Amino acid sequence: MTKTLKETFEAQIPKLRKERVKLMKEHGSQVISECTIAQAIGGMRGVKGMVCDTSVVEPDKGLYIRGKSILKLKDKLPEEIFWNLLTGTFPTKNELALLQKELRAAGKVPDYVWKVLKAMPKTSHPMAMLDTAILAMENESAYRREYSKGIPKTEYWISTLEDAMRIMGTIHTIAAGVYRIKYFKGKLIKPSKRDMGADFARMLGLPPHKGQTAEMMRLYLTLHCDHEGGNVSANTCHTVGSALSDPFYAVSAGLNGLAGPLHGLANQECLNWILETMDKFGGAPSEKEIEDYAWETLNAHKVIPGYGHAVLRVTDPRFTAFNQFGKKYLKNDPVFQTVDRVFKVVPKVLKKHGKAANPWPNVDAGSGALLYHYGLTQFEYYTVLFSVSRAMGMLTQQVLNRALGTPITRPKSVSTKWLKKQVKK
Ligand code: HAX
Repeated sequence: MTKTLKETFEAQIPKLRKERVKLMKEHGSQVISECTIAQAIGGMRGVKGMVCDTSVVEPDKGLYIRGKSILKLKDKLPEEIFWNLLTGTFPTKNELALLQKELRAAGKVPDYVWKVLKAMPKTSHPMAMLDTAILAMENESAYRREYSKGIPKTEYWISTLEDAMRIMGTIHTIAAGVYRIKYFKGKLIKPSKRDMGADFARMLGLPPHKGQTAEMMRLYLTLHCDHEGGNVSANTCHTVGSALSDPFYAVSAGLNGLAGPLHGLANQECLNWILETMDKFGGAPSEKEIEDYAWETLNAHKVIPGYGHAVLRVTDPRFTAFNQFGKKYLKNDPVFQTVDRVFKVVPKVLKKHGKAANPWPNVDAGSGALLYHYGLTQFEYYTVLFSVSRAMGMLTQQVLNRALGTPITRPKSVSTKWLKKQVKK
């Protein structure tokens, strides 16, 4: 029988709730983590203090979505990944078609959103435009509407999922609109019945390159979908959502975090760095030239974007997936060749430099070369693409938390004075 995403998830809820109650009741006092002073000062790195079931990042293996390595899922459609993030299962062919139909039905972007975007200064960052558009759409929130009617807590997830579908149905259209408004690309292109990745590429107005642009976009949206719960954007979305703010507030807030250069904005910085090396050396630089430029960057006390990670300690499998795509289609592209060469050189330099705990490339090191090749040359826009995908993780995490009644986030902070007292003890 063909089921909707809502029906499939609804059937899972009783078991999930029971499991959580049992864990809390029988093992609630079990210690799973400790926190040192270095961790309290250092961004809580490694402190286990929240639950996220959509995905896990294994330091030595990379991203696992619902127990499966991202490399095994790279050929799935973003819509299938959205379903999988929420339910841990995959839709049948008919269920996928139904989900796509529902997303299209939720896909109308209100006119006031376009007016807001068009009124923004031409110098606004595309991430500020995307986040503003999502926040402006808060007016559409089913959750806010239902909550104000006084619905029971056990039903919060229903309207949260409705909002999630609304955001998922519109975010690629909004993002494409941001691109066309910001870069004077002419009229907005209306959505069609294509799958999300293909339609997004089309609405941006990119040349199709015999279907390769759509293939690249699907891959891009699938690979960036989620990265467990503690990263800045997921954690921010979680915290805002835990106050029962609706998904429009929470996702917009999370994406504001993604806009930071140490997080999602790194992909814009990465391509910039690659193009700077090419500029400096007049084309694809040699390995020696890259090595010299890497040292120049480090000696100027700057980071090499796209390298290092707070959790990962190996080459990010998402970088590997982009690299494989590049080797298949872009072998002769000098930007891709430079990215590939940087991959050979920079880990050795970072190891010698001795600071970065992880000298290997993360997801942002390679994606820009592909986007650039297929005509997306405005790298200031790249984090918007990342956001369209990452919204899937944020939204599904929020629906799960509503279904499970996860309480408001409130870690305890301590003062430096208190820390000093502890040390004396
Ligand atoms: N180049 C130069 N120095 C680096 C570095 C890099 N790529 N990565 C880490 N370091 C430095 C850190 O700046 C830090 O130096 P200080 O002690 O002087 O502050 C030191 O090495 C130890 O840092 P770490 O423990 O290895 O890394 P963190 O967990 O603190 O930070 C970052 C992880 C991803 C923020 C970091 O590696 C970095 O700044 N990388 C470059 C930016 C980047 O690629 N960000 C995207 C990450 C993926 C992501 O979230 N995408 O959205």
